[in-house]
Amino acid sequence: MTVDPVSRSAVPYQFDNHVFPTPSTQLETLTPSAAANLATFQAYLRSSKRILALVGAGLSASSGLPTFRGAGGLWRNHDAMELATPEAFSNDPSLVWQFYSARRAAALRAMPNKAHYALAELAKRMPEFLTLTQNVDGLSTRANHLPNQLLHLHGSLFSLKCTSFYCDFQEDNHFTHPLTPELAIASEISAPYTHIPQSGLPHCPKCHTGLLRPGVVWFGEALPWRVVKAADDFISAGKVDLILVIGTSGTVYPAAGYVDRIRMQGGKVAVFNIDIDDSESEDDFPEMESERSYANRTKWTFEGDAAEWVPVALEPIIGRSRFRRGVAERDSTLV
Ligand code: BJW
Repeated sequence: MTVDPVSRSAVPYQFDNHVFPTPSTQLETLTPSAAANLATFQAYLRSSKRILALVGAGLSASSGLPTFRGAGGLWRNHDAMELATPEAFSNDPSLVWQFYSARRAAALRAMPNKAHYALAELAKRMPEFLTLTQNVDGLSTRANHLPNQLLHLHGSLFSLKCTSFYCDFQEDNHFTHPLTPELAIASEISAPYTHIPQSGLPHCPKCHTGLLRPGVVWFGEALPWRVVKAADDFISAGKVDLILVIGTSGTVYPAAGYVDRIRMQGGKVAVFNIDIDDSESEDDFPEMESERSYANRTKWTFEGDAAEWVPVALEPIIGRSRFRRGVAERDSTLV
């Protein structure tokens, strides 16, 4: 249940038969400048024909999954980034498997949030909308995002691959947890570490010798070529009017490069992040800008939880009634 920002009465926050318990507070008090920012973005959104979303770990933060960098980017005193490498796996497969086992368990327990559902709804309503996700948690799929409009750039926690050079075993959608009885100790992100011998780690059911590894893309590894080609095909099929950059630090390539590619095509950018760098805000944005002047803008920033902002920002296309009440009524006075 959440509190209706206008009537202050308790109303359910519901979408696709999911009731969201997260209270919506940040949108209750839109300043005139923030309201104009939203209105000009929505006007441009309405006129956009082809839209891309580049999403990262911040999209799933309010579903309770930790991000990689900044607060929460550590796992048992290990930098999450140092575990996401082939070298780390080769040096200590027990450590890396426990990291991934805990994350598989956390992702299975987590629920998609309002932003996952909002993007899934946008895909249903706009055939020329494509989501490029860097996330491996499967939450967009579980929000029923159309699979032909969703590309997983960095693989999936629920894919498994054989590490043997001579074996091509790969399995997708493997949701069993734990993968071995020994990995049951790694079911919580905070569980203490105990060394597991190789015999207790997942082995290939095809060649029976190779160690399995998670089907994710580590540093120094190539992204799946079919996925990169599908993203390239979408971008080269026509001008992308708008790229939504949601909950990503934009520091990992080639994913981060899509933003510049769209800008170079003349497309505009909307950033949804809990922490907007000053350099990212549009500083030539007058306090009470008219909606009609959106044509002058090339970038919008929405600072706050993506799970709150994304459904609101996309309302002109996905509708408003199922996402929120009250704020929507107030917005209607802006347009
Ligand atoms: C919220 C929020 C809330 C929080 N609401 N927001 C060009 C220049 C320099 C280097 C390179 C380059 N090209 C390639 C490289 C090398 C390297 C790279 O990019 N290095 C950089 C670090 C400099 N790239 C690679 O190695 C890639 N491979 C490659 O290029 O191969 C070439 C090749 C070709 C042919 C043959 C062989 C090789 C592979 C990159 C793979 C990245 N993999 C990981 C791990 C995946 C598995 C796993 O999950 O463990 O992917 S690393 C990690 O970073 C993960 C993420 O998908 C990725 C991006 O992170 P993300 O999602 O942005 O998370 P955070 O934590 O960084 O940010 C969260 C954001 O959310 C923050 O901004 C918060 O403020 C925000 N936030 N709460 C809204 N509630």
